[in-house]
Amino acid sequence: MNTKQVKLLTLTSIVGLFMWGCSSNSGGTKSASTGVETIKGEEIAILTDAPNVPSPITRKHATKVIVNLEVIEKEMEMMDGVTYNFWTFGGSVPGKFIRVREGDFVEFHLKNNPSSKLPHNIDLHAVSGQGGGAAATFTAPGHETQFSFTALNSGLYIYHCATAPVGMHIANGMYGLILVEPKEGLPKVDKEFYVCQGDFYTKGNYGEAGLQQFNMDKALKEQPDYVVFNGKVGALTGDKALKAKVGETVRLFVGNGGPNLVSSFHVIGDIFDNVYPEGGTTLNHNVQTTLVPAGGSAITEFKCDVPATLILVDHSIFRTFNKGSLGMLKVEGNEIKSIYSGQQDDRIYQAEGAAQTMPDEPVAVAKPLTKEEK
Ligand SMILES: [Cu+2]
Repeated sequence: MNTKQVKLLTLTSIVGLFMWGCSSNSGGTKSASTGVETIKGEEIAILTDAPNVPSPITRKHATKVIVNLEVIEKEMEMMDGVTYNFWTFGGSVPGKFIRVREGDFVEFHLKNNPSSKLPHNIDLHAVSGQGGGAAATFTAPGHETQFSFTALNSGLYIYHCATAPVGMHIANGMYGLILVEPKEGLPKVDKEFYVCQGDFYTKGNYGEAGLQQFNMDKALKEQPDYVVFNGKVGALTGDKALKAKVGETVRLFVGNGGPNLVSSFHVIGDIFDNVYPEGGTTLNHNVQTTLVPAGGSAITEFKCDVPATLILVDHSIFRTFNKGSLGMLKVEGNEIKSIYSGQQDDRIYQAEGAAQTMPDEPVAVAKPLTKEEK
């Protein structure tokens, strides 16, 4: 390459960078280098608390989405009679569900409530950039920070606080899900729910009443007292159980904030027709249990074939029956006996070859020998 060619290449690069800069500043004119879509219009994201999910996105173009998320530190119930000082994204655990479309230009505002004792930030796994946004959002109590990103990759992503000590911030409930819907959208289903697992470490053991403090020693040993869905033992049981009707298709957006445990997510009484493992694009079928990594996700879909109370569990089963990771989905409707009969009989079972008959006469019982007999 001669000097003239080098100069031309340099000039081309500078012009190219300038052009790219112009397109970025103009809010997303399509760039050949990044494939970013043209941004049309602007909207404020509607965020929801678990188990609710914002409505599917129907627009066919990328837009500017403004997300307002507030960190609130507050005492809430871990289970009935047990409270904990949770640190939250939006006032509940898990944090608000955020739904955007692939190609959207997201203007993110992180606010830290003035009543907070500590600074916080956010690392969204959907972000390509330093710390997933954490480097741009270190926010003191009573402050608001802002950064922007383009949702380049579709998928279901965890977001979490990344302020030191990171493990402690996550262990106090600072995580949630952001869905970047693919441009073509997700297939239509009847019901969508938001379920997010987390493990908690307290001074007192499981069920010990009163306000519980965080226990760093148990966290380091990865020995949680509580493993729960949606921030509380019983968040999805009783009158808070999820509901669906026979014949409906259900999609669960499943997240795992951790901070430590991997979830073996399973629904007792049904089979996942579809799973997007790890919240990605691959589609798997006919799955019984799907792994949800700490700091990861999965999307599961299934048809509710018959009436039943389906049980959502982490199939590392002591967590379910002894630490809280149990939820319910009540499916109501008419029975379909050809799919599931229910109990048809209950009779006495006698194993073959071991048939016993009741003796007609009393069985002689061996007695100790007398002195004479000896
Ligand atoms: Cu934090």
